[in-house]
Amino acid sequence: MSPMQRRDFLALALGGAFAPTVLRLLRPGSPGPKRLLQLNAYALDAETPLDLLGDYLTPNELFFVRSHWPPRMPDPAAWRLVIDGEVANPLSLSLAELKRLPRASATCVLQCAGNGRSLQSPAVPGVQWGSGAVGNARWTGVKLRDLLARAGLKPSARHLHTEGSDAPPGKVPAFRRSIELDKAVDDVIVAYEMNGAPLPPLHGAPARLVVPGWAGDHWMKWLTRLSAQPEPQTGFYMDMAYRYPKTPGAPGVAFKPEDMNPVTELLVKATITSAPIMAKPGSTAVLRGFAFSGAPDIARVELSDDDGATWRSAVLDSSHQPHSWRLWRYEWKAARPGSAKLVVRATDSRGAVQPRLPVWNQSGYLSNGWDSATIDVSERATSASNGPAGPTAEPGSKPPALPEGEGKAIADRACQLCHSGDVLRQQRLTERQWTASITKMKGWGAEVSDSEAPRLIAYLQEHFGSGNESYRPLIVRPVRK
Ligand SMILES: Nc1nc2c(c(=O)[nH]1)N[C@H]1C(S)=C(S)[C@@H](COP(=O)(O)O)O[C@H]1N2
Ligand SMILES: [Mo]
Repeated sequence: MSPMQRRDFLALALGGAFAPTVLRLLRPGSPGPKRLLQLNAYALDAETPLDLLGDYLTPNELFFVRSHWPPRMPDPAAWRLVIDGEVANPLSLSLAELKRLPRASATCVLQCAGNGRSLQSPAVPGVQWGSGAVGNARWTGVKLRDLLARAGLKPSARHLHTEGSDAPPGKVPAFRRSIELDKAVDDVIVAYEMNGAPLPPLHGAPARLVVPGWAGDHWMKWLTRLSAQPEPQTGFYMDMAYRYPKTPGAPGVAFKPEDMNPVTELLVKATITSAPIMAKPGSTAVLRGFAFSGAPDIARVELSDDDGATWRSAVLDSSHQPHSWRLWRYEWKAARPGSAKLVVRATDSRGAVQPRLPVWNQSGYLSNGWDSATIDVSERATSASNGPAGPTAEPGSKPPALPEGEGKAIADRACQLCHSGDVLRQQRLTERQWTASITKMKGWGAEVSDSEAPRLIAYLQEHFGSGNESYRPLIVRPVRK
C-alpha cells in the first residue's frame, strides 16, 4: 500500500462514522464494492483501487481512465481510419474493413506515465494518481505492420504520427503524438476489442493503439489517422510533456526539455495489491501483487522486512505474455510482536532492478520506487487485510465546492474550462509552482487578468499549497457494464 493509500485507509478506519463500512470491507473474503476512484470529473480521470487489481486480466469496467479532455467519440458507422504520408497507397478504412483484416492479439499492461505521481517528493502539479492508473488486458485488432504493408510504406518513413478524434478546449495544444517506426512495425496493434468485448467508448472506440511495453501516452484512443513521416511529431505533447530525465538530478530542481528523453518504455515496478494489516506472532501473512516492466518479462520479485538489507523471492504466477504483468504471492512469517514494514522490488528479464526511490522529475512520470506494506504483529490480531483506498462519499454524489476565499470566483471561472475543481483540490504546490502553472494555463486560454493573477495564486497557495493534506478522491464512479 502506498503512503497515500495508507493514510486514506487510516482516515477511514479512524473516522467513527465510517466504522461499520470499514468493518464490512475488511471482513475476510468480502469482495467489497467494485468501483473506480475518480480524481477528475472532467476530463475524466479515474483509477482502479489496488485491491481490485488482483487478477491477471483487469475487467473493462474497472480499467482506469485517463483522457486529456472530454472525448468526441466517433460515430462507428461513419468512422474511417486514414493511413497516409510516406506511403504508396493511402488507405481509408471503415471499421468493417478493418475487422476483415487478419486478427492479432496481445495481452499487455497499459500504465499512464503519471501513475504514482502523488508519491513524488517534493510534490509536482498534475492529476495526483495513486498507484492504480494501470491495468492488464487482452487487446485484439490488426497488426500495424500489416496495415502499413498494405499502404506500401516508403523507405523515407521513420516516424508514425498518430491522431485521435478528441479536440482540446480553449487554446490548449492538440494531443498529437508520434512513435518511432521501428516500434510501430514491431508489435503495435490497432485494437478494436478489449478482453473479448468491443473496445469501450471511454477506452477509445472504435479503435486505439496498443503499444506493448510503452507508457499510456503512446496508446492513442479514438484513432482517426496514422501518417508515416520522416520526422517525429512536434508540439507541446512531444517537445515539453512526456519527457524523463536522461540522468537523475536533485529532487525539486526542474529539468530542461533537452536534458530529458521522451517517455517510451515502462520502468520495472512491483505493486502490492493485498496484504494483511495485522498478524499473530508465529503466523504466516500472505502478500500479493503484480509486477511489470518495459522489458518483456519479470525475472524476480523480492520482499524485504529489514528495509532492503536482505531479500527473499516471491512466487511468480505462470500466466504471462510479453509485456503483460506477472502476479506474485509471498508468504511472510510474522515473528516478534511489533510493527513490521515489508518492501517489495522487481527485477526484469533484462536485469533492471526497481530502485528504492523514483527519479524525481517535474511531471512525476514513471514513478517506480519500492512499494511497502506495514503489518502490526500482535496477539490480538484478527484476519483483517488492507481494504480499498477511499472512498468517503456515496456513488453519484457531487464533488465538494472549492473552499470560500477571495480568489474562489476566479478559480471557478478560469480554471474549470478544461478540468473540474477536483484537480485543484488535490495539488500541494508552492507559490512558485502555482505561478508557473497559472502562466502556462493563461497561455492555453484561462481568462485571468493581470490584476486577478496575484489574488488567484494567493488563494490557490493558501488552500492547495505544499502541506495540503486534505485531498481524497471523494467521488465514486459507479461501474456500468
Ligand atoms: N485521443 C486520445 N488518446 C489518448 C489520450 C487522450 O487524452 N486522447 N490519453 C492517453 C493517455 S495519457 C493514457 S494514460 C491512455 C489511457 O487509456 P485508458 O483511458 O484507456 O486507460 O490513453 C492515451 N490515449
Ligand atoms: Mo497517461
